Amino acid sequence: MLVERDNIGIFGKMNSGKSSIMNLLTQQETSIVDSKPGTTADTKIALQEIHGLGPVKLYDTAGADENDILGEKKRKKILSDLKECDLVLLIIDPSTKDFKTEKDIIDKARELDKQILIIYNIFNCEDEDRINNVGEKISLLRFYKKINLRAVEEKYRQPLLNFILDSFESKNQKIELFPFLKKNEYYILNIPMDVETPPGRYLRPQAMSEEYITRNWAYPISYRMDLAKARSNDKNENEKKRFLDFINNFKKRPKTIITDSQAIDILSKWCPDNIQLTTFSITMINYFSRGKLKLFVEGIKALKELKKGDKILIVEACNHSRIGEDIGTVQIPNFFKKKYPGVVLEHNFGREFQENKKLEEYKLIIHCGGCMISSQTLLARIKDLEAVDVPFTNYGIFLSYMQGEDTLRRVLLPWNIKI
Ligand SMILES: Nc1nc2c(ncn2[C@@H]2O[C@H](COP(=O)(O)OP(=O)(O)OP(=O)(O)O)[C@@H](O)[C@H]2O)c(=O)[nH]1
Ligand code: SF4
Ligand SMILES: [Mg+2]
Repeated sequence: MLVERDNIGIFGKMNSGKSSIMNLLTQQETSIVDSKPGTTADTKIALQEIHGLGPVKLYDTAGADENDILGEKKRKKILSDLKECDLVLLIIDPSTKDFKTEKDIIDKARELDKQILIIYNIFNCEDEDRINNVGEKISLLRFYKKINLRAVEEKYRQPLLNFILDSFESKNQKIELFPFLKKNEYYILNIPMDVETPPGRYLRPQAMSEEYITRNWAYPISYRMDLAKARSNDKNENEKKRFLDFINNFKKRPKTIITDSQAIDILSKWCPDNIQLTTFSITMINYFSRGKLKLFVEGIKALKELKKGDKILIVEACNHSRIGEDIGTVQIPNFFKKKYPGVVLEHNFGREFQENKKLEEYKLIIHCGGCMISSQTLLARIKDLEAVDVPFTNYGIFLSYMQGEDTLRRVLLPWNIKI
């Protein structure tokens, strides 16, 4: 596999110790360190293989708080560096009084869904007492992990590396769409199109699944289930017969059915025991969270403790037009009305989640499959939620759980997750 360098940028005010951090990481005099503010006039780049981190490109940027015209040019450069970075190291000198620069950097980095880590550079002993005060002044700091160190002392190099290694998710972590896929086996994609499903193409989860299965030498077969018929009280059970005929026509048993979560109520009953069952939504959230499905499964437990008046946030990552039986706005709310009356539901669409200032108030977040946002964005959301200790789950997990714990257990089996 081609290994891409992770870009790590060092940002902060003039004289906060950015170049000292650069040199601490590279173990060389890569950047000039001086007590004169504005020593680093232009971004200094170092390409390095850092033990444990792998190949990285380090950016030592100019101080973002310079005021003159040149300062404006430097800020533009800093912003373009910020865009390139996978990880933003924000260096804060706790003795400073005005935190506008730091706030601006955090705002910009959040807007771009960057991973952010905070380094308090301790110049003298009183600084440690000042750190709480910084946290109060910059409320967004609550989302990020922090380390205190002295940038000019070599002994802080290993703690700094460990700190980065513990929290940073490299873009080189490869993740399989279906880790359980086996060559030469059949996989059924259940796609219950309705009249409003746009013609001419598959939706992203379906297209990604078909491509992945084919690429890995297995056989994807699509099936269109008529959900209205399947749910109707048709005494002759024609839709069920059609499905079972289809399944029983294979000489070799298909391995797994991957279904639209909307059809889980039917498939939890119809899918034969010797065929595995899971959903597109679960597949997507595992893929785009880089294998963090387990965290989303953990979150479902929050349903057990819901009380009247509790708030739940339903998050849909894209802004597509909402159609008749929409999962987020119709189906999930219907389950709440029935099973958890009095619980208050709110919605965030598209990028509204990033703007939501009250994440702490929710008892649970229910996120869609996330197939139209990048892993970087989804990971940024997970990091925020973990920092404020709000549990999160996903559409597919929720809809399966609504059919009972057995169904949830079943759709998680292919992923080797037990509840
Ligand atoms: N005592 C002490 N001095 C430090 C520490 N970190 C940096 N310094 C000093 O602070 C001054 C500025 O450090 P730099 O690393 O050049 O800071 P910078 O953020 O790169 O500054 P600019 O490039 O001007 O934006 C230098 O004189 C450093 O020796 C520290 O942890 N303790
Ligand atoms: S991003 Fe979410 S809402 Fe949009 S298509 Fe993908 S799973 Fe559905
Ligand atoms: Mg510098």
